[in-house]
Amino acid sequence: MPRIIQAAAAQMGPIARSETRKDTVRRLIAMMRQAKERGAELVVFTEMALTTFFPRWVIEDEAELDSYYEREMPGPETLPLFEEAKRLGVGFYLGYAELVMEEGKKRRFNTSILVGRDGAIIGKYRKVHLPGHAEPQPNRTHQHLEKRYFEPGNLGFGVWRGFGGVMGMCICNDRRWPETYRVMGLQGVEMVMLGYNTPFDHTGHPDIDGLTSFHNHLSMQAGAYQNGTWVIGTAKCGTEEGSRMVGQSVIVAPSGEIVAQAVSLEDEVITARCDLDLGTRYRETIFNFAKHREPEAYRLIVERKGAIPPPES
Ligand code: CDT
Repeated sequence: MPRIIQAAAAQMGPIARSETRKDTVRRLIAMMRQAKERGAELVVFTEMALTTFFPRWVIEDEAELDSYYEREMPGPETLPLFEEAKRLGVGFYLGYAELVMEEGKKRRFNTSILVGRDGAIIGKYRKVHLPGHAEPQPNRTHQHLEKRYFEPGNLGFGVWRGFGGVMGMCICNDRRWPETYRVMGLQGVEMVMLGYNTPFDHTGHPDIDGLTSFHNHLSMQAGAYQNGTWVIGTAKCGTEEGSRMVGQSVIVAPSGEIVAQAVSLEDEVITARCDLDLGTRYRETIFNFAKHREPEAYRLIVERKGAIPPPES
């Protein structure tokens, strides 16, 4: 019996600072309906899909800052998305800024959830790799203050059973780190879902930034192949509040091949028929972790940390 997930990536064009949650949720629902019409049972939305990418600004006013975060999920403004998902029988991944009271204090995370076809939350992930700075940097047209507005995620890289497979989540910058995929790979992940907001000037070095699109795909294709997993990467793209962001959302097969790619810098749905057993083939052969990895060798390397000989004088 083949294990197929009909999946969609719902790329999102710019969200203006003035756009309301109601408006963004309406856009998400429209894309969910499109995905359903094309046979999808799972839709991957982007990172912070409900608001503009606010870490580009210094926001001093706490009430204003808080207005970008969700205190409950679903809340009154996001409930229609959950209801529509249930009505259509379509699950989804959704990224958003999360504000919670934990350990007696206000805590902020860059979060994603996986919601099942019945509209119930299956799992939650909080972004581990927070790029950028805590303090504004001089000479930058746009800041990237994720370290100011979020704490590193405290839930690890979990995996969940859903949609007939083993599902994993990460968020944006996480996709560039091999350990993100490998930690999930070691738990048998079969599909990694992620959203991203990647400005073209993200490092501030024109030589690196000129390769933004290449590095975007390189990371996800390598993660997919090296772990025998599907990867669905969904962008927020276009020029948002003056910041140009990369699009090129993709669905990547466990072979590392891109099987669907967005071509616009707007709201756009792409779909693919994802055969989970294609990943099994890689994980039973070239990437059979139990057979071919040598954890002892890794342990020795870790233990030797700091043992790099000093440069020869
Ligand atoms: N949102 C996010 O994580 N973006 C980063 C680029 C910003 S680095 C200052 C990314 O890795 O795409």
